[in-house]
Amino acid sequence: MVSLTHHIVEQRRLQPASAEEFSDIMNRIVSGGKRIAQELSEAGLTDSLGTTDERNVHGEQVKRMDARANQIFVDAFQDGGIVQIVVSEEMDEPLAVAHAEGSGNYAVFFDPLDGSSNIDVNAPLGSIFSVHRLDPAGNFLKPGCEQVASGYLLYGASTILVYTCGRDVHQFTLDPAVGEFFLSASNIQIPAIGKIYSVNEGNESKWSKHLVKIVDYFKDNDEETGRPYSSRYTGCLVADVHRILLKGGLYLYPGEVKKPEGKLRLMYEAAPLSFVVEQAGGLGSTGVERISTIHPKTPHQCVPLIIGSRRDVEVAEQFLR
Ligand code: AHM
Ligand code: MG
Repeated sequence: MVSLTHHIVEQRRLQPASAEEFSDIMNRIVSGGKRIAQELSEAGLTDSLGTTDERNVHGEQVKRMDARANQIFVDAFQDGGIVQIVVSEEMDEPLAVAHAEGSGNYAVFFDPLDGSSNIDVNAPLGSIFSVHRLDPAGNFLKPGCEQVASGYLLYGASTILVYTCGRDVHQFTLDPAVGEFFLSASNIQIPAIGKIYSVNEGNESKWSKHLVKIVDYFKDNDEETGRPYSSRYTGCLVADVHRILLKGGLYLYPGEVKKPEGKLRLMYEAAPLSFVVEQAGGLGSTGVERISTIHPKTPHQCVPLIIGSRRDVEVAEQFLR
């Protein structure tokens, strides 16, 4: 059994230039993830369910566990070290965590608890992370293709961590008895074409006619191309994209006619998941451009997202050209 700790050390060998830095950041993310997994497992017993009185920068009601998960990740980076800036879905402004101004070369972006509507009903949840190296001017808003590492934790029947540092994609499963993640799938490759589509179809009346046609296409009957696809949607992006990563198909959170930018956030949802899926051979797209080449303008900007098997995403894109 290969532990994540051992694997991170191995990655140092592959990326000697940033060896120490890479393992320091990953270890902090892993310890935060373990803590969140533990607290989620007993949230019903510790008065941790339900909502706070706060709304986040996107106008969404903040759940107690959203706030707690955010605090856990902030604490993991609070002593500065090599990370200068932490950006989170649950914080309006980027947080400077470095002790001395200008120290720290990295920015870490988080969605601390993805799929918040699942918290109170014991359905799957996730945490998403993205690591960027600051450029010489201290700019931390960089396109997804420049991520140093990205990945997610999925708190489901078991807790898993999936990550890439720009080469392969690996999955680790938490052994709660030992408190350590162990390698459970290495060099994951997404099927080039799948059998599942994942979208909130309750929003159909808000979509453009092109979008309706995309979803209709995957529901149509056609033996040659393996349609109709099955529909799966958990309300947790991490869980739905993880299924697509392993089984193939596509996940869509499209823009709406009155909200063309959609709901999902570029820096801590769309870009890190696209980085993972693309290292596994898939695609992440807005429908008209690659997620990984978008130059971000603000930390919290939203983008439409179509992500998954290469062929399936390309078919969807054809409807939007
Ligand atoms: P969150 O990070 O606040 O939970 O929002 C993101 C979530 C995704 O996990 C999920 O795919 C999507 O929003 C669900 O939204 P909807 O309820 O509109 O389908
Ligand atoms: Mg989210």
